[in-house]
Amino acid sequence: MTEKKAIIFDLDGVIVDTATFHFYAWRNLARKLGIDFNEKDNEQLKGVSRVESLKKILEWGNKSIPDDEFEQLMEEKNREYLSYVDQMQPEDILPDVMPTLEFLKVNKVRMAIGSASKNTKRILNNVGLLDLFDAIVDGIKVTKAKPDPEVFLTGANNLNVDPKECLVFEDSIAGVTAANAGGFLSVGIGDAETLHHAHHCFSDFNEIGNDFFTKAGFQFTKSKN
Ligand code: B16
Ligand code: MG
Repeated sequence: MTEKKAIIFDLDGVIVDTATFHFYAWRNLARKLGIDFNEKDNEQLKGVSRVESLKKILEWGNKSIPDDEFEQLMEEKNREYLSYVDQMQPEDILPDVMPTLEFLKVNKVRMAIGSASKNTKRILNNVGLLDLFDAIVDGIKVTKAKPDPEVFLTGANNLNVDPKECLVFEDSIAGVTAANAGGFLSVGIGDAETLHHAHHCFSDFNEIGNDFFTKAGFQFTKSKN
């Protein structure tokens, strides 16, 4: 097995739970447009860029709109989304994420964020994690959205590792597909049935033991407290 040196984490749904905020903002926008939108529909937007998300919603509602209105709607959605994001605090980091990140940090594992979100830095800043990662690749830096592996390949490149030496943690179908396509070891966080294509799957960080990382190929010098 190849020795592992790095991990790329998706942000929304892995480090923080902003999926609910996306849901409220998209649902309110869809309502205004007279389009039905429920939590199951929202599942299909996870990991998908803002532009692609709005295209999908309009497609579901059989609506086509001029480009300037499209831009305006994206701005409107983002404004509402940010009103929730700006209330976030360090307490909003998902349970058991912090001890895992700290353990990996003391063991000198290189870590990056690989997110489709253009609001990545703002979210990380609000929860106090902006300085923890060695690289941040977000929706501003990449041109191809997940399931294209660009975001993770750029992350591996920034961390100076080969995809084979790197794990990707993801909560979305599109994100796991992207990680697999890039040649990474994919770790799904969430429902094992939904993320059946991930190499490993855990419902949350609490389920991940030290032994998982060593079995995956990391060599640690310091143990978990
Ligand atoms: P924004 P991730 C993704 O983040 C979300 O899962 C997805 O629902 C959202 O549409 C996308 O970011 C774009 O976000 O509107 O903030 O640019 O899961 O890749 O961290
Ligand atoms: Mg996600």
